[in-house]
Amino acid sequence: MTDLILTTFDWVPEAPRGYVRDLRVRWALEEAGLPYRVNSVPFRDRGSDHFSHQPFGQVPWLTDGDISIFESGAILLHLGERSSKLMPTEPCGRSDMTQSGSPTISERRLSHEKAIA
Ligand SMILES: N[C@@H](CCC(=O)N[C@@H](CS)C(=O)NCC(=O)O)C(=O)O
Repeated sequence: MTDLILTTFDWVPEAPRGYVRDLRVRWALEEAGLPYRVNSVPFRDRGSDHFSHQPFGQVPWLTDGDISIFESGAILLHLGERSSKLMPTEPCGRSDMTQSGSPTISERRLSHEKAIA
């Protein structure tokens, strides 16, 4: 049984389709080979449970057992602690990972993600 549940919207308007930030989390989960499942929440009708996981009413968020974490950059760092494929244990590799993840965390994501797509 998997502990990791990634939550995203059940639907998004056409313009952001393919750019929703659950993509970066899915990518990391796949790279790491961590088992997970995807849960969806309504885009149009965001309930109090949604806001209890993501206070801005956005996606994604990840639950890992009792932990619920939002902000895609924070989720990636969390997953890095679960997999040395994502976050090497030795200092050089860790700083490389932190450095290449910084554009994502600092929200320069669309140009960065388009450039490597
Ligand atoms: N900084 C947040 C941004 C989250 C975000 O902007 N999510 C978008 C989808 S990519 C969203 O939920 N948009 C719907 C809205 O803001 O109403 C993160 O990286 O997780």
